[in-house]
Amino acid sequence: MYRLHPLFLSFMMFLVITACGGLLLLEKIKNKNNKAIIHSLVTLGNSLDRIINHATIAVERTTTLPGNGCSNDIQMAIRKIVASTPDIRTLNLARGDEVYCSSVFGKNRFAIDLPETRDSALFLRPHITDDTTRSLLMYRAEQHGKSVLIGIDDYALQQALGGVKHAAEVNMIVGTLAVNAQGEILHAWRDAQRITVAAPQFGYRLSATPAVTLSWHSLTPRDRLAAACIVLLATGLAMVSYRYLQRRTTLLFMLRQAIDKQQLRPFIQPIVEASSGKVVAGEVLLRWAHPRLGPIAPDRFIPLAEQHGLISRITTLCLQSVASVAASSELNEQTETMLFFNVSADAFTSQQILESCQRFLQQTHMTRLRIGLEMTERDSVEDTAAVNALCERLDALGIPLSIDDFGTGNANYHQLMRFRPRYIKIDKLFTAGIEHDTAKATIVRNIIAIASEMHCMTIAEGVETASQVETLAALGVSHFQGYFFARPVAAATFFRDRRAGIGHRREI
Ligand code: G
Ligand code: G
Ligand code: MN
Repeated sequence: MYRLHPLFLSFMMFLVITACGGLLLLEKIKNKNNKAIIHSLVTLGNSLDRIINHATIAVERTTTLPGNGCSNDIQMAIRKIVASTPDIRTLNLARGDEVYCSSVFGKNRFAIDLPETRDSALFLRPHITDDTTRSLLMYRAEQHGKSVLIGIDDYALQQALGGVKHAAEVNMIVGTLAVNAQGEILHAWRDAQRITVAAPQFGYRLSATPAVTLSWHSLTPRDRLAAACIVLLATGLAMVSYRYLQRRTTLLFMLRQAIDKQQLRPFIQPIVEASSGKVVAGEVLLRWAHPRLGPIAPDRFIPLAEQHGLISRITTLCLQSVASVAASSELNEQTETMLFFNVSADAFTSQQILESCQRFLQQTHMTRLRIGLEMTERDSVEDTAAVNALCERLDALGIPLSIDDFGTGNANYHQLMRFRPRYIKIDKLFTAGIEHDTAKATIVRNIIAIASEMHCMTIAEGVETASQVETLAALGVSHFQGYFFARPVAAATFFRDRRAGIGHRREI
């Protein structure tokens, strides 16, 4: 999964969280808005009901007028009702669908197409007079074929429809027709987006479309806070995931995993005795084959392990794994072999190394394996009483010390003086090209001189050619290690070769 760049993954995470959070917030705002619209429509219904109620009052006032012709008195009477009842525009007396007496046209007969309605009902129809696209809301009350038709004031109606907040396209639906806030007649249509509320009293419906214009300014302070929190949360989580993903791709993280999964495998490079030309020892060198990245050089992971306190565990596991390979390699017949383990300065600050060595010796007691510890040149071992005590105990266990890469880094005379090692390893820096370089030859000669004075053996590292072997042998080196003899091989191979008596590729 971490093949994708952590930055890309984290950014995607940011986008997904922001999008999901944004959608949730939007949904919440919409719901809140819809509730507000429903509330407004209910209020609107109440206002409209009050207006329409005036039509019913006007009808009540007509009492005996319907069915009694259209005398001047009757005309006067209906005009008086119109003038004195609020929200009423016209009052017409009709028989069936024929108006015979009207507050506007007086005694005049004209047909009016009435929708099929109940006895008392509201209906919408174009204005009788002027603009036919504009509506007239009519209320009809019928009794025994005589009916009263009331035209309701469209101005009052439009005022009421226009006053709904958070909503666009507010319509009053009456039967199959609707009227909007501009007083236009439309065909009523259904739409999932529209919110519709039925009015309690007069059987019409009110509908509106939510007007969600989402901008920072349209948000309430709480919604703004929620939006800011979503962005902050997304940023925070993206940053955490970025750090986590990045850590997963670092060598340190992979090294920790490699230790847990036992991906670090011990290899052993044979060490040849100069006098006999036989393999008498080997240096244990860890190899890390990462399943995806391939081999990772110890020069990269060992210093990292040292910096992050992992080296002691690595050393312990290394000793354990060599011990178990050795124990299963049926080595009891063979001649003595000294195995050198590289140990960092850190290892000398705890008793762990001592315990690991003891366990190694217990596990391999039936073999003739011995172990030695190579102190690396990378950092220096502290000069404390505890370190000295540890060295004494190692000595008592018959575990010699060896100074690795003598003459480089921290592998110097001071170390020689303090630890009295049994072996000094001459760094490949000095062995490479020694046959042509008198300075190198001089240094090596001196190292050998000091070593013999101190009863130390010398192991020349990085020996690659026959002429190097010749020169080093002439200078008195006691052991050789290098590609000329053998490369490091898997621990199991080393022990198998030891059993079979194959020590190295070349004889000298
Ligand atoms: O041959 P190679 O490239 O493995 O060796 C590189 C360095 O890695 C050597 O200098 C050696 O000190 C170090 N090294 C290899 N294995 C170990 C180990 O088990 N412990 C420590 N401390 N160092 C090791
Ligand atoms: O612990 P130390 O730094 O001494 O480890 C020895 C290192 O030298 C290891 O990395 C090992 O693989 C490497 N090595 C062993 N033999 C040869 C050799 O003949 N030539 C070169 N160049 N490196 C060698
Ligand atoms: Mn070494």
